[in-house]
Amino acid sequence: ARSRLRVLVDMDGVLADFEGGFLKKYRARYPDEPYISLEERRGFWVSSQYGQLRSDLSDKAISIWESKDFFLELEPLPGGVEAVKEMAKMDNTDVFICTSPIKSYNHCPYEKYAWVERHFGHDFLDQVILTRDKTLVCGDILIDDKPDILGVESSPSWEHILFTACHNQHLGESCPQRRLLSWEDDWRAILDSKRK
Ligand code: UMP
Repeated sequence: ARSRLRVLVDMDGVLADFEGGFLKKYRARYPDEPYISLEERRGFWVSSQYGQLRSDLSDKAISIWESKDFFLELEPLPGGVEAVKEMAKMDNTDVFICTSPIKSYNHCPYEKYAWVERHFGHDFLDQVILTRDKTLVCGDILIDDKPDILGVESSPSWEHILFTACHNQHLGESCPQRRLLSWEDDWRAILDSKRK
């Protein structure tokens, strides 16, 4: 029993435009290679879909987000930063940014902290959780665009709210989660539905 509402918010695809940033830099670096438009994106793993397009394109895709400044230069998704700042000011509400860094660690973890500092301010770094296993993090809600969030804990404490993204927008009945369609959607009502 906890009196405060604890909200976990994913970063890539929810606060930061990973897909848009990827496509822009992929096309700039590999202008003569085929690409997958955001309309055509299916499945969470960009590298898998590029690998299906042509086997060598998986490594080319990976080279983009392993590059310096990729995560730092991601644009904020519309309304996300404002929504999280508003949540953080709400009574009886704690909000954390819960994000999985890539295992190629020379730039990504640093740049994720730097991105949060740039868009939320230095004090908000207290709210950052970097983990490759979100099932271990306790919270009431996890707002995340990944349809299947799995880990060693088989019954996580949070309810997963699926944030709509280009890669998951066509999924139907296979996704039982409640959705947040964008930051223009009624995230306040979702938080209120979990308050005791
Ligand atoms: N990521 C990959 N491969 C992909 C797409 C994304 O490794 O094809 C990475 C980028 C982010 C992480 O660091 O996965 C996304 O994690 P979450 O959004 O689940 O936090």
